[in-house]
Amino acid sequence: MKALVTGGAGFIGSNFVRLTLAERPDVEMTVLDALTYAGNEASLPDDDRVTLVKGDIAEPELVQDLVAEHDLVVHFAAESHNDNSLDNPWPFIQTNIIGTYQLLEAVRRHGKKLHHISTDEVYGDLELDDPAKFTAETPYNPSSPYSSSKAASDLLVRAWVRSFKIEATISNCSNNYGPAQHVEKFIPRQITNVLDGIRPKLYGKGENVRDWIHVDDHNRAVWTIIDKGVSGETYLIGADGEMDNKSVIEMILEQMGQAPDAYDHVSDRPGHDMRYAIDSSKLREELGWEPMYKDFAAGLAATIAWYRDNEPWWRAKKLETEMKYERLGR
Ligand code: NAD
Ligand code: TDX
Repeated sequence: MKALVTGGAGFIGSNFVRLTLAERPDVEMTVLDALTYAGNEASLPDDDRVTLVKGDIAEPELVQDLVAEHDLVVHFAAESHNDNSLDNPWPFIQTNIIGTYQLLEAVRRHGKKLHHISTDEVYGDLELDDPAKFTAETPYNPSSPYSSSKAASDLLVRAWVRSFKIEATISNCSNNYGPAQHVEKFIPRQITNVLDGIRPKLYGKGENVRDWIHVDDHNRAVWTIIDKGVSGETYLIGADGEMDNKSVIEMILEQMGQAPDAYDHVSDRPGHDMRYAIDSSKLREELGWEPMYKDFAAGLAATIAWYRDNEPWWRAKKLETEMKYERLGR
């Protein structure tokens, strides 16, 4: 099988490529990635079964040609960081909405199968004391330019399935952690801050809750949906990993041998979503997926070790990232 993996040089996409090489000997992959600030060629393994094409998913001729040559499109490419979307929304509209549109048109024309990767943020947020979790029936209510552009892309996929009968599935996953995540994101930012002797930065009071899942659990769920999912269906992916940001920072500090209060409070993110929580029972019961990483502390320790061992991978991005946060006052 030949798979076109968009955004395969990013965090989740590059872990998907590595997992697929290890577990799916029948799959050859072409990575289509624009290598934006978030993409890193060094995240991709050197392997005969992986070819990198540097290019933009919003470029129609390129996308038409590539989709025609593949059996399956696994669509990870996106602008992915909320803080950036609050600073400059335009790349989010261009890549997440127009880029997904171009892929859908190519999939429609060439009759190929698509799996669209999305986020739980399309559902908005939950109160801290609300017993509810997100399901595929939760109404869309996105808060930021990032999450609203992802919501728009999901709705385009649903419309192309219904009106043009393309074969496509959608997954909405919670916050991922693991190796090779950009240092702008919460967990890698704090780990590399501690390695650099900088105090971790907590937005606001740090009461916000995220539902953490290891990136390999996300990617195994993606393969489960590609193999067994029903076209037109949406599957929520989550591993019951709810934790507030303050507790995550304290755990990072403790595991890295620092005092648990050795962090700074910085100004809050505008419109900051309070809590995300996933009910993944549909994926578990209908398709038989289960997470393998059930111990967040152990997964976090392995992630800290990865950043300790791979400084050349993140060093070049660290300075520019912290300069950006300084400008944003966070
Ligand atoms: P990332 O920012 O690490 O990677 C995105 C990749 O897409 C980069 O390699 C970048 O170069 C590439 N890209 C950006 N614009 C492009 C364009 N126009 N054409 C081609 N390539 C382009 O993001 P990530 O965290 O790996 O997220 C991947 C996907 O998973 C996104 O769709 C995101 O919405 C979704 N998601 C992420 C999380 C999370 O916790 N990180 C959770 C749920 C869903
Ligand atoms: O320095 C920080 N301090 C801090 O307190 C940073 C960078 C973040 N935070 C907080 C904000 C969030 O409550 O930590 C939490 C996680 O922040 P991010 O890593 O920016 O993730 P989030 O905004 O929750 O979105 C992530 O999960 C869903 C991904 O970036 C999205 O791509 C995905 O869709």
